[in-house]
Amino acid sequence: MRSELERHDPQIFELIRQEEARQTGSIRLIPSENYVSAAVMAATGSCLTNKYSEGYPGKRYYEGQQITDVIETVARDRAVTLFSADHANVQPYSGSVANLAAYNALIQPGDTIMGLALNSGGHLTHGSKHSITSRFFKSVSYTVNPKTGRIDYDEVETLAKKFRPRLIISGTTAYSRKIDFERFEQIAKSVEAYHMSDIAHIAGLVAAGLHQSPVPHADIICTTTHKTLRGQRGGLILCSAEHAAKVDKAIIPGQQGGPHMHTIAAIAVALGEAATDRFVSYAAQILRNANSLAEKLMEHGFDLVSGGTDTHLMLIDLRDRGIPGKRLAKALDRARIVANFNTVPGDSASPLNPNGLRLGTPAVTTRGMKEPEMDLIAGWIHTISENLDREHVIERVAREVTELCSMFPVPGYFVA
Ligand code: DSN
Repeated sequence: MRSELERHDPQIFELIRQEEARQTGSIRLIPSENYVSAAVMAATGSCLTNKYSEGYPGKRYYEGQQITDVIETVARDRAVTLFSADHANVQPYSGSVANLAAYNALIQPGDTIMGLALNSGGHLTHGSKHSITSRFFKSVSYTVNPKTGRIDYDEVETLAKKFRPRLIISGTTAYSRKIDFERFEQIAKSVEAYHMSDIAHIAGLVAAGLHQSPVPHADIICTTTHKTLRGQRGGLILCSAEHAAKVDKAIIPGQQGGPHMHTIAAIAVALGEAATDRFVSYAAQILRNANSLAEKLMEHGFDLVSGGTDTHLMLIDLRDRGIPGKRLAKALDRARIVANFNTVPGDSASPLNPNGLRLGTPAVTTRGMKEPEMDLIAGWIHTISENLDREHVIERVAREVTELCSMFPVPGYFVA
C-alpha cells in the first residue's frame, strides 16, 4: 500500500514520510497525543473506509452489512466490558461530537449546563462562550481555586444550588489532579441535574483501573479514543441502559450520518489492547513518568499548577519567570521537544499567548521511556527556558533529543 502511495502521489507520500520522521525524531509531550500500534494503524487504513453503514447493527439503511454489523458489535461489546457499562455507542466522529450528543440526549435548548471554565482546564464544548454549546444552552462555569489549582467541590455545590443547572459536566482537558466523580454525582443529584462526564484525557487510566471510574456515578460518559486510551482518533459514549436509546438516537439521526467503519474497527483493536495486562503496565508507567517529570521540573525551579500531578499531565505556570508560554513552546519545538502553550488558572492573558505550558507522558511512555529519560527531558526543558534565543544551545539539545529518540523506536511506523 505504501509503495502504491509513493507511485501514485509522490507529493503526499513525501509529506507523510516527513511527518513520520518528525514524530519519530521528537519527544512528543502534548498530553492528548500518542502513538497507535501497527494493528490499529492497519485497521484504520483498511477497505472499511469504502463502506456506508448508516444505522446500527441489525438496523441499517443500506445493504451489504454482513461484516460491518459484526465489527461494530465487537467494538461495542469490548467498550462495554472494558468500562463495565451497560451500553456503548462507538460511532461519534470525535469527542466534541460525543459531548454534543450527550446534551442532545438529555436536555433541551435553553437549559442550563455547568462545566469547568476553559481557562481553568475545561473544554470548549463544556459551555465556553466561544463554542456552539453556549449558543444552544445557558452556560455557568465553575473554576479551579487559583491558589490550590484544584477543583473546589464546595464551590461547585454552591454554584449548582444557585444556578440549578439541568446538567453538570465533570471532566477536563488541562487538569493534573484526579477527579472525584462520586462527589459530582452527589452534587448533581442534590439539584436534580444530570451528570455528564467527559473522560477524554483519562480514559486509558480509567480502563486500567488507575483512576476512579465515572461509570457508576454519571448518566452519560463521553470520551475520545486516542489520548491515554491509545486508539484511532474518534469518540465513544458509555451510558446506563436507561439512556441507551436516547444516546443512539442523538447520534443518528440526531447529529451524524454514516459512521466511519474503518475508525470503528481500529477503535475495536485499541479496546482489545486496552483490556490486556500489558496496557495496565503501560498506564501505570504513564503515571510514574508524569510524576517523575513533574518532580524534576520542580527541582529545576518550575512552578507547577497544584504543585504536581497525579495523572498523565502537568501544567507549568510561567508567570514567575516572565516567559510567555508560546515563546517557550516554540523554542522547545526547535529543540524537537513538542508541547503546547496553555492558559493557567487565573491567567489574564489570551489563550493565543498564555502564561503556561502543558505537558504529558502518554506518547513518550508508549516508546518505552522511563524515569531516567524524564530526568533528561526536564533538564532539557530547563536549559531551553534559559536559552530561548541562543540557537546554538537549542541545536545542541535537538541533537541530544535525536540521539535519545533513536534508542526508543515507535510502534507501527514505516520510516525512521
Ligand atoms: N484538543 C484536545 C486536547 O489537546 O486536550 C481536547 O479536545
